[in-house]
This record gives sequence, C-alpha cells and structure tokens, in this order.
Amino acid sequence: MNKQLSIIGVPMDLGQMRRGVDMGPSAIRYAGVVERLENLKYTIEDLGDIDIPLPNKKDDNKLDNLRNLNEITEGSHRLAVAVDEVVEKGDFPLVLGGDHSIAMGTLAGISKHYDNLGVIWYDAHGDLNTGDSSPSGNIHGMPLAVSLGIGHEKLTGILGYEPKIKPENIVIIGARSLDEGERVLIKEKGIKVYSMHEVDRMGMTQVVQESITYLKDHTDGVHLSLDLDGLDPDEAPGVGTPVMGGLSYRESHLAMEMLYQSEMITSAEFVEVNPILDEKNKTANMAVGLMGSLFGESLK
Ligand code: 6HN
Ligand code: MN
Ligand code: MN
Ligand code: MN
Repeated sequence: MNKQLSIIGVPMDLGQMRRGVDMGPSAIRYAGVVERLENLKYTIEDLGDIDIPLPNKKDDNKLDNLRNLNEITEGSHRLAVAVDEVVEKGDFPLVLGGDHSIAMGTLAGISKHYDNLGVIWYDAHGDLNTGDSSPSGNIHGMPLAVSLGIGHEKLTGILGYEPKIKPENIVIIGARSLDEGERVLIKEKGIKVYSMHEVDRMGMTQVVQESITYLKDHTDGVHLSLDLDGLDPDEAPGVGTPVMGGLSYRESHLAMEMLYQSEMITSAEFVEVNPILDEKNKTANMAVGLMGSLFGESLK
C-alpha cells in the first residue's frame, strides 16, 4: 500500500434531498481518521474540504430530471482537479463524502492516470440511473452510469474526457435496491454484481476472492467507492437512503482486510455519512473502522 495518503473532504449534499450529509467529512474526521491511519505508519496530508456551491433556488433547478445539475457539475470539477493533483504527486487519494454524486469527480481525477481503472462499488444501490430512468431526479443515484459515459454531457464530460471507466472493470457488492433502468443497464453492459443474494449464498470470503481475481486480470489500479448504506442500517443508521437486509460490520471488515492483503487498491472514498441521521456518530466511527482494516490494521 502507498504509505503517503492525501485526504480530501467533500461536503456535498446536492445529489439528494436529506440535509446533513455535507457534515460527513467533519464527522469522519471527528471519529479520528487521521490518528487511526497515522498509527498504521502512514504519512497523511489532510487537504481540507472542497468548496461546494450552494443549491440554486430557481425553478430550472430540476432541468431534465437532474436536481442541482450545474452546481454539482461545478463541485465535481473542483474535486476532480484536486484528486488529479494528488495522484499526480504520487499520493493515495482518500476522499470523504458527502453524498455519492462525488464519485463522478473522484473518478474523473483518478482515471486519467490509468488505462484500465477498476472500481469496486460497495453499495445497497447501483447508482446507474440517468435523468430518464431516475425515480427521484437525485444525482447521487447516477455516478456509476455517468462514469461509464452514460448521462448528461455536463456530467459525463467532467475534466474533458469520457468514459472514465469500462463496464468490465466494475464490481458491485451489496446491491439490494436496483431500479428497472439500472437492471437493464447491468444486463446490457454485462456488469458484475454480487447482490445480497450472492453474498448470502457464497459468503463474503468468496465474493471478495472472486472480485479480486476478476479485477486483477485486466486492471492497472482499483478504486474502492464505499457507500455506507451498503451496510445494514441497524449497524450504520446515519445514511439518507437506508435499505434493510444489508452487509454486516463483520462482513465489511473482512472484505476490507482481504482488499488490503490483495495490494490492489490504489484509491478510496467513503460516502453518504449523515451525522444528523446518525446515532452518536456510529456510522462515521464505522467508516473509520473500515478504513483501519482497508489500510492494514490487524491483530498480528
Ligand atoms: N446512493 N436508486 C435511487 C435513486 O433515487 O436513484 C436511490 C439512489 C441512492 C444513491 O445511495 O448513493
Ligand atoms: Mn451510492
Ligand atoms: Mn447507496
Ligand atoms: Mn479482523
């Protein structure tokens, strides 16, 4: 693992409608992310937070069923530029959200440095909607589609190139709420999905082992995009779109340890932590616990 980490906070809440997820980066810092990773002998530079525009209150604000399109495009661009600089100087980018729409900017900044960036999308959702298929108009349900080059050109064109990732380089883990248009896209593009059904049948060990084997073959770096709503809301209640029947802390902890041992993760983001909906910062603490495992904490 790259021992030089740069942390970027993204107080983004424009991709959905629950207030408070903009405080995610503060909650994760409060939960001790820097100290936790310094204990593992990483050198950490906390670059602070990206400046996110305020929501635009005008009625054109839900243009093409894309709420806050222009403001999210601007915020994503700023994030992409910052992440690009981190990768350029050779650091590992660790991005703290904020709602999941930030993944468009993160991936834009990272993927230009790779020929075949892999992505592990750890989430209850597919985030594969477009303005046409979205039931909500919330852009946090769209970043994976956008990164495939599918969606509004303002979003797909962040940093001036597209697509950011190829369908065969994606693995989704933990899915249990997919909209109709997302299912169609998954079939059409042949995206690998380990839904809760597969996790239950095969166990997390085999799911992660297969994911590693699958991605190792044909990628030159792997980004982990971890949405805290992939976990069960009983254990991680501080999220805006909870779905019951999720991954446990123990399964997730195991997954992070296996990913650490695989030595394949080159960047990561932890998103959707909403301290207003949380119970005593439980979800931010969980995020930091999972980062500990991802970056190599172990008992021996
Ligand atoms: N997330 N599929 C739903 C939608 O509105 O598109 C929920 C999306 C949730 C997105 O949790 O990052
Ligand atoms: Mn998500
Ligand atoms: Mn989700
Ligand atoms: Mn362990």
